[in-house]
Amino acid sequence: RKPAEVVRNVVDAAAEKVAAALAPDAPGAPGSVPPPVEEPTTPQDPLPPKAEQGTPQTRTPTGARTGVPADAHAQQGAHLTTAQGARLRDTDHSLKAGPRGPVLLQDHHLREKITHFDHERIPERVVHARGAGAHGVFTGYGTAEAVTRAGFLRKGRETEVFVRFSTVLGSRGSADTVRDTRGFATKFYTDEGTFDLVGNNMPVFFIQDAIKFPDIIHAAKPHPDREIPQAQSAHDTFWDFVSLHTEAQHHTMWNMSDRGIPRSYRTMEGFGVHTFRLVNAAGETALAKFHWKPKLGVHSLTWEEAQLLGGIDPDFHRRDLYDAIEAGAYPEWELGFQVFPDTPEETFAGIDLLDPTKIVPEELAPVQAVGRLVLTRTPTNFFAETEQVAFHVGHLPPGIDVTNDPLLQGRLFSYVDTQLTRLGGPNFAQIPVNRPHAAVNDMLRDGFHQHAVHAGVAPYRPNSLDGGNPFPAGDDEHAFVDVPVTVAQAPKVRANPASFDDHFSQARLFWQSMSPVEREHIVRAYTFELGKCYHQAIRERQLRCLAAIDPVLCAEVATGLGLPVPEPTGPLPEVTPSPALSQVGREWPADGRMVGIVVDPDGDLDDVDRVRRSLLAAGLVPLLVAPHGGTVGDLPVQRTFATGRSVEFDALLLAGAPAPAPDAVGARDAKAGTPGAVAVDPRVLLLVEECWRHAKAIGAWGAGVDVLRQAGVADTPGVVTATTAADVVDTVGGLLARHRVWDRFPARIA
Ligand code: HDD
Repeated sequence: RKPAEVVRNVVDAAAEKVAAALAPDAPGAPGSVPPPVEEPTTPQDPLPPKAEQGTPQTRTPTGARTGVPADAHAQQGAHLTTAQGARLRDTDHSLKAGPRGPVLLQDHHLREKITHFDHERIPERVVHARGAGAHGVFTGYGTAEAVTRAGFLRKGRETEVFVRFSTVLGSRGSADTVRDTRGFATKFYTDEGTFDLVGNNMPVFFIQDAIKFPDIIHAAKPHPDREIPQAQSAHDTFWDFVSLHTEAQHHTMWNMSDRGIPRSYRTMEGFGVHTFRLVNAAGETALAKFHWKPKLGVHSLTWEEAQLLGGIDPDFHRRDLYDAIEAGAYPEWELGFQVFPDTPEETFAGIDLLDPTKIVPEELAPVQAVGRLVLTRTPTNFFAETEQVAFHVGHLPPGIDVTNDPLLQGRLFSYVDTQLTRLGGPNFAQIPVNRPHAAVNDMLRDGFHQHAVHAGVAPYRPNSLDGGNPFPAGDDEHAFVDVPVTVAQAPKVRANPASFDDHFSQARLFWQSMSPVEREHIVRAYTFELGKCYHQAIRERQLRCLAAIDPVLCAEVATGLGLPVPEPTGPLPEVTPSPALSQVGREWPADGRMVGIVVDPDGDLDDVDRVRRSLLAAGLVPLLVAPHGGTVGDLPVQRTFATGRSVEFDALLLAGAPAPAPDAVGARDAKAGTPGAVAVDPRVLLLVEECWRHAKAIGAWGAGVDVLRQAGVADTPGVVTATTAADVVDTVGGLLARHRVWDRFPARIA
């Protein structure tokens, strides 16, 4: 499917769904007869995959399209069978010696069913275990042709992709919204071979050399004795390591910033982190860093939202990804390159391009867009696709090569090695989601889980028996280019270049680039995390690191911890802030933003309907919140006072002042003598209070204004009241473009 055809606006999709829900014969519509929900008694065709899931992969292990029916890899036929295809009468009872007798060992169906079940789990990823994925399409702009020969970047060239987002530290069942770095791994199925861009949502890394990877991960994972805490860095071993191994300080600062708690995968930037070497058709080279820029801008949760969501909806990010795709609000990013001359020093503006703890500020080297990624399809099966997808930084197409970054070099070993355990052998490239879409003729043979039936007798070169096949490709036949860089004559050492010793200047650059509210968040994050450490000496050591970054940051955190502020460590480096690093102060499309509308079933529902339609028309997603489920008037209710919680909404509208529902606990009477006092369901007040505290736009009209008064937030920044609903909705839409009502946060730290 072409992106232009598939990128429907959320408006149409959501409007269609609403219209369908409102149709007189729709299930649940007033007066309609619900279809019986019973187990069918005769075989029926299974449900096809949902439209947005597409059909399962139908490529052979060698990449050619098969023409095999779409369900060839799924379950076939209506009858229950054994794994060998023998039909079965019963799967509910074991074979026994009489109804009360012992189970017989000869029950081959029981043994097969239980044995397979016993082996259903595979080892989770040693890092990035929790993730969610989606299929999509990448379209090249043609703007990179001068610097790389990679075919998938040609103008208008479309390439299928699979993207997996992840958290680093938590196990498979951990919560989505923890404070952590996020993985952003993209598999481009190019016709010149698969390209994996295995990046993160932060442009720097904790360590400079891959040999330290086990150290940082052992420190960051839960404590080995008690296996806590899960999925987070707020503990002693993490802070012990990063305060001793100070090259981690820059990445740690990113984690403590709002980047560590994204609002959605759709609102994250992505980074290739390392510098790669590009080579063009003429064989000329350039160095480059890869960036993903989200169409919706970069937005984060607040820390309280992230914590609440950990309990209320631990699947918040994956749900958001799937819901957006299913609603037709396809997540979108532009791929961009920062390009640098390939000089022998491998530096740019004095920054060592081989040091993965450093960025090159965008103000010095602008990010140039080279293509567009649109995610259009959710996986059909989580395990088959998202769990089994295997990325590798060494999967490179002609035109993109590696550099000597010592972190990248070690990764080149690790990504295949880990799959041998995780996916059980060397043939993981034959798993459907990992199959290249280019023809494969690799002379690799046999091994566990070999799916290919290789013809021929000569998987070796040279040979005469298979007609000399396979033949090496020439430059003009899309062969991969190993750039012939000169390797310096140098002594064999275990050492870093001197430039790698600067551990603090870019952490300071990041801090200096933040707005006051972002600084406030950073201070609170450090204070929270260090406050969770048991060892005083570790807190004090980290405070000394902060003193080397910025005295204000250090003093604020020390005050929060109740510890003395350490002495300055010496003159601080002069840095030029990079405004591009701040998330605050710009406007972005509000497409797909969620707006909760609290309705009073006895209020003016025509007005509510008009508001809902105008939000849809603006590309926003309205969710009606009512005292009970089903419908209010003709309108479908999406959330009740029991199931709706503020953290799901980007903005809140109050279309009335619904009286406490019968299941309300702790409902108070209207405050006597308070102007406009009404009795409001305490859960509605909680919605308002939380939305206000999380700096979300709030709007009300009519009796809804009384609720604002009752909550004590009327006439405060970002709280919009007007006589007509239309005026309220207009203003709230404008506020949403800025993501939050930033004025509502204290801005103490200038
Ligand atoms: Fe890694 C997984 C990103 C350094 C070793 N890494 C993994 C994933 C991402 C990254 C996004 C999840 C892929 C997926 O969704 O399946 N890793 C990074 C980035 C790094 C980085 C951006 C630094 C710039 N990684 C890194 C080092 C090593 C590894 C230095 C080892 C020396 N990473 C692995 C791994 C994983 C992995 C053990 C676990 C599961 C897997 O590979 O398939 O090989």
